[in-house]
Amino acid sequence: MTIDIITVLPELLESPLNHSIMKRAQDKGLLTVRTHNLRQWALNKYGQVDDYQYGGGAGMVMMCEPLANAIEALQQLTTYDEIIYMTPDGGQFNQKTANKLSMQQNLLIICGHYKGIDQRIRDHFVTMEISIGDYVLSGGELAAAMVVDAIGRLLPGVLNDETSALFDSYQDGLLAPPVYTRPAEFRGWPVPAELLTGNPKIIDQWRQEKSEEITKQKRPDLLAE
Ligand code: 6GU
Repeated sequence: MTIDIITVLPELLESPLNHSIMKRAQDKGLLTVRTHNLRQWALNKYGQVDDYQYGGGAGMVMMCEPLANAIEALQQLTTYDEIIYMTPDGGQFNQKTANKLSMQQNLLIICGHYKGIDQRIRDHFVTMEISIGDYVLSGGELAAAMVVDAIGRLLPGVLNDETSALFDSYQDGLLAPPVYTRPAEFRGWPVPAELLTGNPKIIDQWRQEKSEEITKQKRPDLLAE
């Protein structure tokens, strides 16, 4: 899968996407993430990509022309399955969306800044708008990094058995059960006896029960769905 990202702050995306599992996905050739600095398509030598908003009001708006030129330049090289705009007024990102997007070939993500991007880009280029939650970030980059991480780890071959996504929270509509490692007793706090039986049936059943119990306790809304 290839993910192109248009941003005015490529530096913000570098660290989160170049370590750990995202690094491994890219090293293995399973995921290609390319960041593109919007200023390459700036209108003038000052690197201008934003302007005051019509109608007045505080905050700059990212202009049509640099964005349209950037998108079209990238479209010359790649056909995108989705052109995604990261915005707090987009649809709420969740595991279902991550699963769906992980099955695509090529994605283009646009990171907004300031007051956002000119509505005409949203109307005429963007095919999907994603928010990561009901709060406002200063730009779309950190949100984009989260989305790329959530998608990237689902690509076949990225995770091994130990890290398999099958047992993640949300993957079966439930939160994940608690996990323990050695020692079997720490400061008098024991590991649940079921996990020490070595009996897969007992262990699976315990995990399933815990998942249901924890989901009921912490996220009853998930059970209602
Ligand atoms: Cl995608 N962008 C920004 N700027 N803020 C957000 C967001 C995205 N999702 C939640 N808050």
